[in-house]
Amino acid sequence: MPNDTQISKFMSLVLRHAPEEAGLVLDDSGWADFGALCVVIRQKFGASAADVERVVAENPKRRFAIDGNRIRAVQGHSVDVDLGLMPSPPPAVLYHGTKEEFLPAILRDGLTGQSRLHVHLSMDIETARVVARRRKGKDVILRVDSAAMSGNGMTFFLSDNGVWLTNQVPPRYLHQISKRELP
Ligand code: HQG
Repeated sequence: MPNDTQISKFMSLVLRHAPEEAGLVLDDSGWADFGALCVVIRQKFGASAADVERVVAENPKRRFAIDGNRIRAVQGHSVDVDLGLMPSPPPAVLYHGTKEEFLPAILRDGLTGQSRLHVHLSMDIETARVVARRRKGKDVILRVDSAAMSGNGMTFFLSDNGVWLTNQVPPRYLHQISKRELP
């Protein structure tokens, strides 16, 4: 029985960061050939196309989309793709979970995409905490004044799986949430 998490992680790798690892090519919008991906997944994990479809359908973060004979990751890319997302007015406040070790650089340079195309922002503190906890170290939750950013002409996009994306967040729009402010 193939392990869905392993398959999903491999799909994130090849559909967001390194399609060449599976001999795949992404088009300008990030789409890859579904059949070609399934061939590689069958070789690597012994999983069928139906398994891949299940991984997509049951993925807890809805990371992937299938459209006819093509498949893509809905966000999180480091390779240069244009997902065709329309700019959307963000909620007044968004959150970003990170680690204390990154804080000096973030407060100096702002949030930047690092290896990814966008900065990823969460709609609530709890989601930001989950993002922060992916790494070792002390969690830091930042509040992002998205209303002010939007008012100053900065653009936001809502990915198909509910993650808010923007190009960067300058330091003046960031506020560290103290422990006693946390729910
Ligand atoms: C930090 C997962 C130094 C930033 C999650 C973060 C999310 C800076 C790290 C999604 C910085 C980048 C994205 C600066 C930002 N100096 N460090 N100027 N600006 N950073 O993984 O937001 O499971 O690329 O705080 O749930 O942690 O993949 O971004 O700690 O939604 O679907 O640099 O990945 O979703 O790390 O996570 P990441 P992220 P998936």
